[in-house]
Amino acid sequence: MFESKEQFKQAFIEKIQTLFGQSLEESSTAARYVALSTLIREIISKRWYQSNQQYSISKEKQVYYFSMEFLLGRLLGSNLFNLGMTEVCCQGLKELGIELTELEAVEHDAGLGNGGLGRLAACFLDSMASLHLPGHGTGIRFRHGMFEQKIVDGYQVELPDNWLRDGYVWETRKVDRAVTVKFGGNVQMEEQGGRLIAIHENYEPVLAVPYDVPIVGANCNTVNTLRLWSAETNNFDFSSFSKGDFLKAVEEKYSLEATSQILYPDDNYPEGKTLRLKQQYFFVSAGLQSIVRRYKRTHGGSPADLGIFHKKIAIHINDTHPALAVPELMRILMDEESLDWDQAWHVTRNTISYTNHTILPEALEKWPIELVKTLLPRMYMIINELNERFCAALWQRYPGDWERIRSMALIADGYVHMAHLAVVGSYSVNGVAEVHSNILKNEVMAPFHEFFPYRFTNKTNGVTHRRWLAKANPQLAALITATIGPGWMAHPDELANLHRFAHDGALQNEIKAVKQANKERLANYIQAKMGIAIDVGSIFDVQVKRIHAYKRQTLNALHILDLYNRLKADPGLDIEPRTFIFAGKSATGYYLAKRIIKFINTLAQVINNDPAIGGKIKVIFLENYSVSLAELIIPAADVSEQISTASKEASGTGNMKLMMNGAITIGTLDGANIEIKDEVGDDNIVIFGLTAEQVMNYYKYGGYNVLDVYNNNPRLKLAVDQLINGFLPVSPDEFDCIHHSLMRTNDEYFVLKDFANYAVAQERINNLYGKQRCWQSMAINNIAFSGRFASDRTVSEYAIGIWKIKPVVIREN
Ligand code: B1H
Repeated sequence: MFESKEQFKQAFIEKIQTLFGQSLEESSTAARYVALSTLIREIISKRWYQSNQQYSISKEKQVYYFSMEFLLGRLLGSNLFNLGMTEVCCQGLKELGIELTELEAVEHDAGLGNGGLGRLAACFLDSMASLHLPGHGTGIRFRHGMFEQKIVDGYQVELPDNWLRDGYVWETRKVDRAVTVKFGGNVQMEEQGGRLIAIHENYEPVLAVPYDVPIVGANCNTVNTLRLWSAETNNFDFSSFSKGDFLKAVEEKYSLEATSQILYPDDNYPEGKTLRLKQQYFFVSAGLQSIVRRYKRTHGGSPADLGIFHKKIAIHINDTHPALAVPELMRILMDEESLDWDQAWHVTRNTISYTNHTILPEALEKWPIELVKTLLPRMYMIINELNERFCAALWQRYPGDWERIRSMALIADGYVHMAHLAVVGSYSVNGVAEVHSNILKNEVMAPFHEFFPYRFTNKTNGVTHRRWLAKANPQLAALITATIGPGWMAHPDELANLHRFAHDGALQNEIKAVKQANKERLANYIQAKMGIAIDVGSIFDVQVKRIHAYKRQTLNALHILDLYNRLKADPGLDIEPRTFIFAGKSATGYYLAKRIIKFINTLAQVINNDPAIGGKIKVIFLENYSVSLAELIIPAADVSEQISTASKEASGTGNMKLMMNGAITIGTLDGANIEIKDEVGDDNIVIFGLTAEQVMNYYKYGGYNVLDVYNNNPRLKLAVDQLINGFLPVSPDEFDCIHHSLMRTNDEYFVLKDFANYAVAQERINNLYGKQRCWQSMAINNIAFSGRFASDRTVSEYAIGIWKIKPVVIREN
């Protein structure tokens, strides 16, 4: 650590010299970024070593968070922050004529995730380390993360993400820790010494090489590990090579390495592709092999030692994507460690816990039997045995109830049902917000809840207030500290002390000034990127998230169109000027979502260029939404759009980040919005629309009468008609699919049904914003009551309630 700015400056300059053989003056911004990061990494490495040592010596229980996705974003800023070094570096660099933020901008986002699920995993890593918890991540080192989105002529265009292009300073390749993962082939059971042994032959081996990323805790010495697995082949197929078939050798190499090449960009819509199943088994098998190996080093490797594995290791699976951990842990314990079935099952069932993140039917993973059988023959055998035993237990409890047994089986209707596997193979199942957990218990997984009543709990999501408040919005953080002291950083609950100042005029003015500065920063970005000038005095109304029918960007857009119609009809309409800001990616093959992007961009083109409305409203679609862009947009938001169809958004986490930055939510009673409302109270949030119960009731009885709603609301009718009547400057069938989804398929997501209430809610937002004193007090209350949504709270609930792990305080050495 640096005692002073001077010491830091000297070390930094030396680092540039030793790494690049250049003087400070000669060095590029990119080189300076690498030098600074390398310097920081060296500090981290010492603590990393200490942490690993002390974890081994203390023999305390460790938790491993298995996730297909870790949406880390950039690490330089958050590492500096957690090390408490931001100030010394920022000031030191300034004296050298360098802006820290410019160096930070050099880093490529690690975009190894789609959206909420992947970002949640990243927030949890930050919280585990900051709470001194021995908790680590296990995932895939995708060569290409989430694609880069360009908007061309209003359409989404996807470019490959190449985040590793310039190297990645935060990772360490650990080739000596590589393991082999076996695909395909055939498995024979043979008797050896009175035991049945599985012999796996003719398989295709893939070498899994770990790349470790340090996860730095805030204000402590803890550095945990995120281990990302990469598929590699060290050996060319020399047999074909020597026969002169060079191409075949290269082909095979690439086909094996393909496993970790690409992240599937499908939020809430898992692709049933062979390669995806391969990815899942690849990192689950590699991760478990390496955990068992470390366990044996620390705790001994006899079957008796492995029989108490679950006392020292907890494995958490982030949705069902890593659910093969259940049969794979069984395999390792039986085939490699000689435990019998019952012992292995006891250990497995007490090691694994599972979080469900979605109830969208299309997002519940299932794999065709044939695919599992051919790609993962040993996994199939074990799942099959698990299924038979589970179905037998069901038969005992519900004799003759075939329908129930079929609906709960691990294997049914030609598929392996991953959620069933995950529930049966774990000791804990949780949802991510109260309403979501209740829907799981009472609807989607009701029969499982009846059979395993104690297995189900709720753990409401959270976000790390260090990245999303302190680092993304340093001016607000400073203002909070000046008002209530610095305690909230370590104990975000203390943010509640701000509540007393909600009506303090001086604080209100300062809060407003900070928001204004953040809005100017965003406006400058928009001006530079898009050449559009926006009114920084207008309401910044933000909907930033994946584009998905259930998230209802269409509802927002239709309301904007309605507002535009009203302004055209009455240019004197007295409304607060508003800038509607959208950002988000669509899955590549999601036709409707892509047209929604085009619809928003078409609105932007029409509205932003119409002088008749006097610039009162503008529409902006910012391309390439990412963690870094979120850090720019969220601190600048006045209004947070959280308008999913009730029951559909398991939790949402953007809603939390936005309230933490003083934005007012306009939202449905869905996911964590309900708990946000409970925290801030009805006066500090604007709620509208159907409840989850109402929505589910409509589904039960075949929906609602769309035509009635459409015909009885002339404003809505006009906006819906404008999708297809030539009003918009696009080919007449451009938005047929949107129109169709509303009018022809019974409006599955209740856009029209909720429209009138949404419009009223928007008017309320407008009127509240007009009363600035009131608005600022609402903003302060939102910040004050966001403490519950810090992931430190969530992670402690997991640690105490599920994982049963204790903090291990890492001493400095
Ligand atoms: C969430 C996903 C998801 N739920 C499949 N499920 C994926 C499903 O690539 N796939 O196949 C990727 C992602 N993501 C989100 O999780 C929920 O929609 C949010 O409501 C929730 O806040 C978030 C974190 O719990």
